[in-house]
Amino acid sequence: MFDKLNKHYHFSNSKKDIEVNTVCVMGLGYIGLPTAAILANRGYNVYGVDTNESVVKVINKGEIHIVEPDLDVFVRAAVDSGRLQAYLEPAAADVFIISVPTPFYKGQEGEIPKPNIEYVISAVRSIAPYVKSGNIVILESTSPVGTTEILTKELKAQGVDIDSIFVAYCPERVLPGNMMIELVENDRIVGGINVESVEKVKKFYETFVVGEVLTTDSKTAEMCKLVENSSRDVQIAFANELSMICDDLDINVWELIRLANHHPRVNILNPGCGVGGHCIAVDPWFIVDKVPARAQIIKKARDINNYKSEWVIEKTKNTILEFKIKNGENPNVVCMGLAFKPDIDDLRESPALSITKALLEDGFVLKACEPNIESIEGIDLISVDEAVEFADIFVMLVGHKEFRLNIQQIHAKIVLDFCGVNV
Ligand code: SAJ
Repeated sequence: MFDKLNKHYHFSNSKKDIEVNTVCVMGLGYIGLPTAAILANRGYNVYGVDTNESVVKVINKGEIHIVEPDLDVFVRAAVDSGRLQAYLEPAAADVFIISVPTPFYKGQEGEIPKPNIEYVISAVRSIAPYVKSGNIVILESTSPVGTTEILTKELKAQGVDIDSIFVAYCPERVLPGNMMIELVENDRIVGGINVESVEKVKKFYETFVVGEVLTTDSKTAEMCKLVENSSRDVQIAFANELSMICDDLDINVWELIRLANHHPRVNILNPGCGVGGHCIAVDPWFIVDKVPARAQIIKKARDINNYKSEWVIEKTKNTILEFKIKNGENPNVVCMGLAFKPDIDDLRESPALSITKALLEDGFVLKACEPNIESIEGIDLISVDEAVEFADIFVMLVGHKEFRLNIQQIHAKIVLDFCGVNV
């Protein structure tokens, strides 16, 4: 992939065509760091900025602080070539990319979570003294509709001559686990504050993206990002609702979905133990918060996907209690998988982790098996082989590939398969 970037991909513009040499990337997390590394490998001088001192140190050693296939190769090459350096504070550049987190305030039970754009605003304030005529400012962070306008007003308030710069929103759309490929190959949406910004920023992306760069205004681009993830959330909610209906009706949901998907225009996704990660489980709230009376399906989907985890907890508890009544002793229970989705080590907003913790907090004795993680405080982790030996009840929470290898052995036990790993 690393060689492929410069040798095999055909980029429609080169760095020389757009008079950009230096890019300042604000926020070196899951999106900022891969983007900074790709840009450096495409020949830009990249000034990476993060407020976390240890992140800055790690990157300047040519190492990485997040797990993502091939990212280490890109960062190592970028740092060794001298084209990527990390700092705590921004500096002058031709392009500023803001890729800081936009978390949300969860609020009280029943309240609609509220997006928090404080990090975006503070990044804008910190670059403002360095932004000069002809510069490009791009927001990549997932943001509520209207944030690019707020950013532009903030730059103005900080004394930047807005009419002399180019501002656009360009959301990231990469799938964790496949980022280094998707960053280059995915189509991108550029939403500018005016026509000049759109054209300028499109050209910049065309120097390192081979996917199509589509253009629009900033509000549509912001909404597009939120809608993509909400669409997936709604579709997963449909699958999760089906799984609970099928349980009531004693129908195998996996067989049902497989059969229904033979219809040429039906494509039902997979039920699971809930929706995790910090994108799909979060972004729909940005729409619900903005237009609560209208966003009914979007909110319902969030509620169903959250409820699915509670349903999994109840099902598991009931199975444990039934085992105890039948056998007169507590079963050995193993929760299989803790990450937020298969074959990664990412625990952010992971339903599998919350379910396991909830069972432990309710006094159920259990172990967990997570092949992608060495240790987690408060949870007794065992290997797949140990789990096969130990368990009376398998609670299959995440469909890691390691779990598919043991179907024969697993069939000898009680299997609560909430993620379809055994189908
Ligand atoms: N999930 C299911 N059933 C499915 C598919 C997923 O339960 O059929 C669950 C997963 O187990 C996981 C959650 O949904 O808990 C989200 O996983 P995912 O693989 O669908 O998505 P993410 O969060 O890793 O990445 C998403 C992607 N968005 C879309 O596919 C529309 C990615 O392209 C975005 O860039 C990313 O969010 C982001 O950063 O916004």
